[in-house]
Amino acid sequence: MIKPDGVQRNLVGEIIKRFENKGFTLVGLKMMSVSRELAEKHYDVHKDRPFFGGLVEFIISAPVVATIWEGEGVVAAARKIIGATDPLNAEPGTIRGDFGVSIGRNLIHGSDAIETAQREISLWFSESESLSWEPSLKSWLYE
Ligand code: IDP
Ligand code: MG
Repeated sequence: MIKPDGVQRNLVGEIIKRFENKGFTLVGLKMMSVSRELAEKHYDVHKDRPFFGGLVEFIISAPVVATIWEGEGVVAAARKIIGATDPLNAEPGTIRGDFGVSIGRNLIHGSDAIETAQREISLWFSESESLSWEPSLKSWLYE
């Protein structure tokens, strides 16, 4: 999910391009305003952390772009492409390392495990909004 700062900083194309270029397949995409209920459910695991309130306010403050990506190892690879939570610790070449300076404005959320991804996809998307398709490049991406 490209957070409000990623959208406001005109990085939607740049961020999506990185996942496309890597070889992952975009199977869901929507721009949306996030309800407080969805933001709170999404970050439920952090509800007792001091930053929770500010994080929820931030996520609902302006539109986000939610995406679903498909491919072998995509969840773990996406976390690498995204980089460390604190952009100042994120390696150059990662999204947060290249574009961010502050942990509360780190541009993008990525699911941290397959089970989390399943939960988050069902939270953010209806079934008809997820469109699995066969990339014609597949045999050039996988042996
Ligand atoms: P992640 O996004 O890399 O998975 P999490 O630890 O799951 O990082 O935290 C969720 C989000 O909460 C982070 O992306 C960041 O925006 C915010 N966050 C985490 N720790 C802090 C903090 O110490 N201060 C402010 N915001 C934080
Ligand atoms: Mg997380």
